[in-house]
Amino acid sequence: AEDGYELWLRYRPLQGPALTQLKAGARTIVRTGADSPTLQAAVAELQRGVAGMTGRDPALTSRIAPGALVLATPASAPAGLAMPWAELGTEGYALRRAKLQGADVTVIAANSDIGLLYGTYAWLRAAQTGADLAKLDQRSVPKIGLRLLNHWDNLDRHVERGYAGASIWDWWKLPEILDARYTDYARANASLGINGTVLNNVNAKADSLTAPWLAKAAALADVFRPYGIKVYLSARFSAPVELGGLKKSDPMDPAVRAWWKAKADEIYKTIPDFGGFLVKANSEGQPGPQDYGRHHADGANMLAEALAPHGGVVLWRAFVYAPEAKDRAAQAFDEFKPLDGKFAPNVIVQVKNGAIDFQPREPFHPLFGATPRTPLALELQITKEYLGFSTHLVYMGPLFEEVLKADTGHGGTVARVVDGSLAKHKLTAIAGVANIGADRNWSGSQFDQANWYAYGRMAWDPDLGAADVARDWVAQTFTARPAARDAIVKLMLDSREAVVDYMTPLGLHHLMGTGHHYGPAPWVDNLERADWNPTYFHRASKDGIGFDRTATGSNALAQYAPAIAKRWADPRTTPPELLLWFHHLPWDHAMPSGRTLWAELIARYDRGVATVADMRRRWAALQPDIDAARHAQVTAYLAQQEREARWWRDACIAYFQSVSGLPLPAGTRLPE
Ligand code: GCW
Repeated sequence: AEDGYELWLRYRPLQGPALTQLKAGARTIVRTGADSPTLQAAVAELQRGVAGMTGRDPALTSRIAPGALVLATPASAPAGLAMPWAELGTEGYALRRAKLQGADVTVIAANSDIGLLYGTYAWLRAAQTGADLAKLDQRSVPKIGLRLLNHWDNLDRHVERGYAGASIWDWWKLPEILDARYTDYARANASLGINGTVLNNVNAKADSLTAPWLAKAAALADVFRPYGIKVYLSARFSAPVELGGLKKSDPMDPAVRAWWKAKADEIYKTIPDFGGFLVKANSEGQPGPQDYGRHHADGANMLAEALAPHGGVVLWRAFVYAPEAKDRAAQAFDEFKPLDGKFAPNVIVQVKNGAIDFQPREPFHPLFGATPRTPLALELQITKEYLGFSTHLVYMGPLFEEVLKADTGHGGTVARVVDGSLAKHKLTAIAGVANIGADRNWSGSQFDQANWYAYGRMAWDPDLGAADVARDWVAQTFTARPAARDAIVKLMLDSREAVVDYMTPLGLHHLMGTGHHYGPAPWVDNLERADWNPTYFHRASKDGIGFDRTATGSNALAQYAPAIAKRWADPRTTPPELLLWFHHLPWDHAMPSGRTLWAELIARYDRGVATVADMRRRWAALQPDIDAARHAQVTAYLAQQEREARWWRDACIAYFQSVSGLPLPAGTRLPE
């Protein structure tokens, strides 16, 4: 039975004209260049894909003949092949039809073998999604340099915020025993263009930097290398003390600096193409430079200095907040904005999409665009810590698109900050907190695979639309038949706003059960840290609801560019979606819909539940189009999601009503 293991690389038999076309266009595979593991991976994938889709194995040859698939780099290109090589960069590719030696062929062209591998996956995607292969003409170059997954995997195989089983890294069996999954992981990531992976949790154990663990990481790096994927590690700032026996890890201490230099040298002996360090410092109890009165740049630059001779980078996270802060949302900007221009050239500051923490909706982080002299990486969370774990069907493409397309007010969108074009940075990066685990379907649910996919595709091209990405994913993963495909895409696109509605509508945030973050708990007000209480975030009382971040409140709004800050300072010009993020308003505040705020809140909660109920009905109607096992699994998950959407709605409304003391508006449907 279908279990989802193959992800979007299923290569099921095609039918009708698509089959005829593919057979005609992939009779043989022509590879003339010098052999390399990457080229072998490309050829193997083509053979696997074409055999799966046509039932026929294409022969590997060096002779051009009609219907050949030709893999070409400038060094290996057959005579007479004109290609825009200069435009393809080091990782880009072109797919195009050509006439070579009198034969009609398809060319996959790139300047490097890894470009050929990316082109191979793009061509297979075109075949799987029903593109017209006879007219193929595509060119694609990634806009962001480092396209990373961040695994929050612990060395005991527990995954922090992981909802897909244990870590896929089977540490006890490494380095000797290499699970076949590692290769499939690399294939899946390469098919999207992901080119780096941080193996361990940002809440890092120093052990990961010891020789035995480095050997395990090196074994994984060996598997990933042909697929263009570099290995990175999260580094614990206090490692010089914990591993090196030093008294402190002060970044200004020469002994500490020497320790990191020696450690970097040791790492590169083991993993010659090691990517670099990801660091969470002075955040949620992690050690960092501030422990010694130093600032983030001091810490980052020390590590950067150790990695620089080897070409490594430091990804230094900006996710910091302390209980003393007046507004948790404001702290990262306050700490990092003054450091703009102080970071070494091989440091990238990694910023979450929003200033709180991966909520169903947040305004973009005010650091984007505000630090022109510091390259910023965008950190997205693929694993759905605050969006119903892996049981709720939530397609995150629209969330990713929303933040990437957000206008920072500093002359461009978040995408233009992250791809380096706005401030002319060459070093660029994007990170997605992985939702991958040892579950048979990798991500804990069938539809969560789409979030991994969407992240990877948008990391390659941050201008892609969520709908287009979903269309490709559905065609590759479930069905390319247009009616069913489009129905599933529509369902996915509706799912994001649904979760916002039934969890945290109108700019509310962080109302989740504390600790685990699953299910509603807006009433919790007694945690050890005030800034962890849901009541801290919604501030509901008899007089109204919402967090005043304007000048009359925390003034975090002033961290945005003036035009944006001005627009969002007034509730009337703040989008309703962000209203209670920035404003504390009376329950009878008049909304654009004509309803009071109280009535609007209830209407949104109710709309969220109604959308999930509708998604369930629409999925049920798709039964004839989907294999039984996966259809049944999604059906069961949707039933749970609907029950929990009601739980969210009913619990939140009951709680807010206990605070507002207001009656439910006439016509309210709940509880059903
Ligand atoms: O979202 C919060 C999570 C923590 C996580 C932290 C972070 C890795 O609840 O589990 O720790 O963010 O991003 O560092």
